[in-house]
Amino acid sequence: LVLIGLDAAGKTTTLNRLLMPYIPNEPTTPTTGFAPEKLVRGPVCMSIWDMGGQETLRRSWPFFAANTDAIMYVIDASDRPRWERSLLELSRTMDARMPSCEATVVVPGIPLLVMLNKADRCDEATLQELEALVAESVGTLSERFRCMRTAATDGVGVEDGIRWLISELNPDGHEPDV
Ligand code: G3D
Ligand code: MG
Repeated sequence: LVLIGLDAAGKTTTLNRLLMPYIPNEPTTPTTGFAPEKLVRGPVCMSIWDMGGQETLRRSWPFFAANTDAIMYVIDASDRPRWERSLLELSRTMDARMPSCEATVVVPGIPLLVMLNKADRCDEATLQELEALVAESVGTLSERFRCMRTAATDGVGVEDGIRWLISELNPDGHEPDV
């Protein structure tokens, strides 16, 4: 899996919630490197890449996403001025082409989980508005797409998100024991 999204969207907090569900939130520092982590849920073992979100790093997203089985995209729902930028970067990643041919870099048809993070800071109307924008922009990018409201600092929604991804990746597998 790759975990992408603009800087400060909450990627590292989300990953920490998944890796350490019972440990309270701790401050994070901006991710500048590429740090794969192993995540185990029942019989399923995943390797998650938490990508840096700063502008200079965004260009490398498609290359890390090239061989991934699924994408987790984190949007800071409370940062309305950057919604558009965030959705644009997601489209760019999903739509990036190989230099030599028209094929997309990202394998077509992989599941895409879009997390509307910091939902704890948003009212219902704001979340609905963002959900509509995401559906409009992502609907054409992936058929296997799910939008999930999360609050990574409290863990809300994060586990539901990963459970959906696992069921998409492993439809015949056992229900993960979480
Ligand atoms: P990134 O890895 O995407 O760059 P981080 O983002 O995980 O480092 O998070 C950036 C800041 O957002 C952190 O605050 C973090 O605590 C906060 N944050 C992440 N998720 C949530 C959430 O769901 N709700 C709220 N309210 N805050 C969140 P600091 O203050 O450490 O910079
Ligand atoms: Mg980070």
